[in-house]
Amino acid sequence: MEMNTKIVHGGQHPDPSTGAVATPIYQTSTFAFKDAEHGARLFRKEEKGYIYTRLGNPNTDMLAQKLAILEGAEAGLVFSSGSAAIFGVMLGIAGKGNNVVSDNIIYGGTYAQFMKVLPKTGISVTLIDTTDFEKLEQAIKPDTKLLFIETPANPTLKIVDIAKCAEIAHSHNIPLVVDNTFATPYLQRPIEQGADVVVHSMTKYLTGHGDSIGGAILGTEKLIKELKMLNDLGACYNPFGAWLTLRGLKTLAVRVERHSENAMEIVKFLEAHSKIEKVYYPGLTSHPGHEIAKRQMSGFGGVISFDVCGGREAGKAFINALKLCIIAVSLGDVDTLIEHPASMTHSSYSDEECLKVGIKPGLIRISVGIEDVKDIIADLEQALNKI
Ligand code: LCS
Repeated sequence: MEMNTKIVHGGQHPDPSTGAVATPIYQTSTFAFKDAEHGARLFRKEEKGYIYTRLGNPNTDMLAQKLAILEGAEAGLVFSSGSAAIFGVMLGIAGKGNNVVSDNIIYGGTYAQFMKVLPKTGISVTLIDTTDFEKLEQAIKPDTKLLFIETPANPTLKIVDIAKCAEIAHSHNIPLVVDNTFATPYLQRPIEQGADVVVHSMTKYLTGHGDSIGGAILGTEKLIKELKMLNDLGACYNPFGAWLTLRGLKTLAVRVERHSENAMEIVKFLEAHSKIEKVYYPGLTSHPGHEIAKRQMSGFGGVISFDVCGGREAGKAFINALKLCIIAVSLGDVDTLIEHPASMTHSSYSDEECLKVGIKPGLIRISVGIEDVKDIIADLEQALNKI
């Protein structure tokens, strides 16, 4: 099947008992056993079947299988959030006394997890610029168990070379884990480029409508089997959430196409505007990662960041003057969302850390929705006129 067909049909089939075309919601916490022996056989894994929704449910299983198909992975596991999926992959692959190497530009929540939560488990994290291959080589030590990258990265749209990172990770016998939230498997499939594991915040483009928080890990059958121990972590996705993501996924291709088209128009508008200092978008030929993005992505996505002339105060005045674009965190929704990373999504970084990694005090991030682009531009224009 080609990608658009996989997005609609992959891993899904009409309900075998009723013929229902839309997947039913298996909103149940537990499943009846035929008798005591049947229950015992399921627990001993001698027979396949559902036991308890934290351990597996038809909706979450179908979603994991569909995402594995879209990412070209052997198997998947879904979680209550993207953050839980990232924590899961860390606990699954690394442990006490181990180290993880990652980039210094990542989602602020992931950064906080790496800085505050992982050290409590005895896992240390080394953050570097993963586009500097020499530094990357030096950062990987004998106790390093995985390399984690996010590309395009939140919020500066930094592009990291997946194939090169995979090569370096493999030369040290460690896996490369890629957070593919911004690109989605529609625009970028890291496993095809050598990555071993993909993680997602399904909260974003995959669910697409801003109505559920969820996460996923996609990888080999062997890894996912090992990660099943994370059922006991308790961060399972709920059946209705999984159903919402399955429903949202059906339109992933058309939504991402529109998000990307609208974003490109907005980039052109912002680039030409006298009150905009700098635009960050991998589709721009001036973006330092443009050539790599062209190679590893089939489009540039719907998130843009930009610096407004006048810094933090001007940026604040600008977003406060918007009427259509909604001031909110998250991204990948059909609605256009706009936020100020330094005080919102990346407030876990100190002001100095923000500056060090290139998150300027006035940086604004926009997740372009699927509205008529003329209306989004008109809103941006009237707000820029007010500063
Ligand atoms: N990975 C990336 C790249 C993200 O952008 C986020 C959330 C996560 C993982 C965590 O996923 P969650 O647990 O929220 O499902 N990013 C957010 C953002 O930029 N604004 O609000 C959340």
